[in-house]
Amino acid sequence: MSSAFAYAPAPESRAVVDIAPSYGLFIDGEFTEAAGGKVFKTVSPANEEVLSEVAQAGSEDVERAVKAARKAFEKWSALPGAERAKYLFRIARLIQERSRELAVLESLDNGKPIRESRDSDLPLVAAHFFYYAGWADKLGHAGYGADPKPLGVAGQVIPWNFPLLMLAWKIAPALACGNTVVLKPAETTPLSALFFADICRQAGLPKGVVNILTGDGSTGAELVAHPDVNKVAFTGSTEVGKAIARTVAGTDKKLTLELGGKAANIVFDDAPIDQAVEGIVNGIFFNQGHVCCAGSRLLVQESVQDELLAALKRRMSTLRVGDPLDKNTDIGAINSAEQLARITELADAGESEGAERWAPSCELPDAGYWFAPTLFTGVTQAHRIAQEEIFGPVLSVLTFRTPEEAVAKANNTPYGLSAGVWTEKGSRILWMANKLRAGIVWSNTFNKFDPASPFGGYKESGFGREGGRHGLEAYLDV
Ligand code: TAP
Repeated sequence: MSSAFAYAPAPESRAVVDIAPSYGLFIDGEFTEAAGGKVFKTVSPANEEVLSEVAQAGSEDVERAVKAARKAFEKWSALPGAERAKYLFRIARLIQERSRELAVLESLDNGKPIRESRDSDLPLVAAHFFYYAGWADKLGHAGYGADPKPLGVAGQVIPWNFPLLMLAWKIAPALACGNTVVLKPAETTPLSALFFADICRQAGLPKGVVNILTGDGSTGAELVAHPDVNKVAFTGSTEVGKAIARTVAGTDKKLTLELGGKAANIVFDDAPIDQAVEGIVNGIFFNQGHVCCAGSRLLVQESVQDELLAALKRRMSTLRVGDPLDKNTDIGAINSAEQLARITELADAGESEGAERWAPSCELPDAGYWFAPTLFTGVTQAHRIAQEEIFGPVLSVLTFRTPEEAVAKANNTPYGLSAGVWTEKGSRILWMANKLRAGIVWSNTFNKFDPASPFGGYKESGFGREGGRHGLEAYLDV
């Protein structure tokens, strides 16, 4: 199938990153093969090209990495905060210097549009390191006592939707507080974490302070269960989060979980429609909808439903799906065949349960994993597409008449991560923010992130906060 939006490699951009044919694990400051010699391939989801072969860490490697982190902890935690800050500032600057290379790498391995990795992911990654570098010598003023202590070795497991940004959310506060780290990136997106390991070396970070173990879920499970890990930080699915909570239960490990979401983006009849449409599109189609806080349910006030949906469909018809390295692309590739199958299954369930499916005409590339931006109307609260996290470019539309009904519907899922409110009335925004059971409430905007803002959920979206002063608490003995 060919179309104006078909995948066509952009060799110029691709050339800015030099991907080696194989990578080892990063343990104690060195790249090393896995003890068992196992490897796996990482592919570009846009064309299924094998990008590299990466080591699969087993239990012996987890042991080595935790040992290295434990050894490094002694000196790292004893450094004055201002000294740790110097390393973090250096890392932040190196990320900025290498941001073009890292953005292309991230788009290749993940499938996200280069415009997003270049303008959102990478600036935020650097901003997180700058922000937490600033805290490293001010921990005594963070509200956790005059001399708060780090926890020790942090075992961190991250997903594939924002590989480098999730790494930054985990590693920057951990190091600022004086902890050392063993981090496992997701199996489908290991490369940017390995490039980050190289940046740690470039920054002269002491050996063992950051260790990267590539591997699958079994590596993550071994890491979080390791008895010498003091802190577990996980971002990913609610199902795996629950399994990790069971593993950690009964130990003295400190745990934070950042899990799924099913956010409501709530549009009142006094909202500026064009602005709301942009917010809805950004809310659900940013990063192909692979966003835990995605505005995957649109709640629209009945009186403006027709006008809003007509404008939304017109806007969706302009979205370009295709080559992640093309600067004009709005929606890139779905991260993996498994994720595409999940999205397809849930969208099909939406149809079979009676909702009406609509997508703009849009030809998709032959190779790779793709899903057209999709809208469901006539959705009821009981439908699976109104309850389950789809984690793809699929929007479920429900309606409401009163603010009370909007709140009741917004809160009616197992999740509680984020929500959006679109209205001209300031008093209504405040009223809604109080009533919504969501860790983050945006008003007249969506998907806005800042390292100074705490991020985290209620209910099955997890617990603990990342970002801001609150994010320090997860890495301190308070
Ligand atoms: P998960 O399976 O939860 O994977 C997240 C991370 O945990 C990955 O690094 C994964 O490794 C690792 N992992 C898997 N099983 C583990 C275990 N038993 N113990 C410790 N670590 C383990 O998520 P996924 O498969 O990538 O996506 C599944 C669904 O999760 C998605 O459809 C979406 O709904 C949700 N999700 C949510 C988020 C956020 S930010 N809330 C992010 C990603 C996915 P491997 O990648 O190697 O399996």
